[in-house]
Amino acid sequence: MENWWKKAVIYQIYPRSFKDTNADGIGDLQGVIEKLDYLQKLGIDAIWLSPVYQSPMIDNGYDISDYLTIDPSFGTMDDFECLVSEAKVRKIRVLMDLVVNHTSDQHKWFKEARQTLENPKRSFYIWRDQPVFNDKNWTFDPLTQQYYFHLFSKNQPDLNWENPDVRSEIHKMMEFWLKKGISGFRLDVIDLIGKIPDENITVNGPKLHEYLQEMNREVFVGNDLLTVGEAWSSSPELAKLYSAPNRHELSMVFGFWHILTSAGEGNKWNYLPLNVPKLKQALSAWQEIAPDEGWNSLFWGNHDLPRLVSFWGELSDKYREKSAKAFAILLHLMRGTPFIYQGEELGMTNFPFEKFSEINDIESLNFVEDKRNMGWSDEKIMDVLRKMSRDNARTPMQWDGSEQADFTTGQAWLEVNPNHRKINVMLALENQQSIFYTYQKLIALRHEQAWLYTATYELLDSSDEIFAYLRKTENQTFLIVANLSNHENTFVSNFRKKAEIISTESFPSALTEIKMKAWDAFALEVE
Ligand code: TEU
Ligand code: CA
Repeated sequence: MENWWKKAVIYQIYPRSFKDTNADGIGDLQGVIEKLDYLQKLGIDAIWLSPVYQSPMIDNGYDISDYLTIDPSFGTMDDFECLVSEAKVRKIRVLMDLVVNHTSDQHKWFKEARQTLENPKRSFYIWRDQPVFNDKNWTFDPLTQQYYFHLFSKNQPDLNWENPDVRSEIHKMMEFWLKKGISGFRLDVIDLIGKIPDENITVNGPKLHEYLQEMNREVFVGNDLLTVGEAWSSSPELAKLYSAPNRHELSMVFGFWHILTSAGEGNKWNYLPLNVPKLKQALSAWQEIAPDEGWNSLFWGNHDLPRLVSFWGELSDKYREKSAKAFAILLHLMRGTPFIYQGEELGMTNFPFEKFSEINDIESLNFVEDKRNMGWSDEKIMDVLRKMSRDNARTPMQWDGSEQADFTTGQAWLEVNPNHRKINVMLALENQQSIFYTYQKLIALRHEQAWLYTATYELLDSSDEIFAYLRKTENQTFLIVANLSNHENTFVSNFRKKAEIISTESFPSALTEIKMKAWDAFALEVE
């Protein structure tokens, strides 16, 4: 049987910012339920829910204090069960976000662990008498006079995966969620779980794949799940280790090579503008993964990344929508499973942050502190945050043009983008030319057209700003071309047009020399 997720499109929901139903300013599970009809209209197959577990919310739920409880700000376990069943009625599956590299320091395991050196939970975490290698990864705990290890904030102590009891607790917890009827997991920072702090190994530790194979045997087998690991450190070669069918680990990973083309010296704060030749290289390298070697995920955004149109597209009224469509067409006709981040289908943009008080994200706040200490001006810091802060992706979903964009009737936890008066779901649904309908069509294509998951991929030579590729099956060829710039570019080929698939505006008639206008993109069957 073909895996369902090879023909599926996934929609990521950041519940805190999706839809609030009880006026506390925080999106909740009832809000997700309320919007399932909207998601069904878009046509997606599954939602990935960012964490909704009990959490002190130091990192908005990526710091879990109880894996088996829904945080009251999101609702109750009844709400969760209701969500799964209401989604199922609409043929939408639910994927949970699994944060198992670390817990919150408020988790009962950690609270017990820190009590005494002999506590049975002590070795659920990583303790040393002094920091090893990186001081910033170790925090002194006065009670037992030792340091504990954390790759993220000091409120997110790393679990000790070398301890088999940790692993079996996690497997049990995963089964608990499977019994609730979910269809898979997104595994947060999964490339970190094999760490060996004493040898300064954080990513890609020697036992990483062993742990995943064990998890697969214990939890995944026979459940027909989509499992996707977040792996910033992954290359296409490493992606095969995670996702080759005969290795029995995960369905796929999120690789970030394309995103990192905008990170100067690998540092995300060091923003580099869109570089199309580099983007071609990065995405194409991942497209080379053949179906028997592994599987790929396709995405432009998530809750950690800036908004696509602000990052690489265009904000002008003239081209915002068209640039969003061009990127959508370019990505969704590639090989892999597409993921859409909430609001991407509207072309939502970054937020015009002016004051530090408008920033909530822990990563951004740490950045502010760091740079102030280094003597950066507040102005310069703000400039970088406007471009790269994770809060750009986390402002409330824009449902309509009213005061709080119909996200809440209270005060939104993070300010609604003032552009919600012109960028919102209501307007998008009324306009047949909107970005929403381009996404709707791309999702329908993914379901109808088998070549999308069977065909090979081949990058075509073209001028720098044009991204063109072929998808080929034994008897069909498809040509996808996007002009990723705001001026005219020429694309030359010797194909003949056979059938029209999708375009941002119009289709070329002759393919020998195509004058592509700003942000033109199209896909054709050719011969
Ligand atoms: O992010 C992984 C991670 O490494 C982040 O630091 C990432 O590099 C950064 O967000 C990019 O701006 C995951 C989650 O997606 C993120 O929200 C969490 O904060 C982090 O893990 C810790 O759980
Ligand atoms: Ca709420």
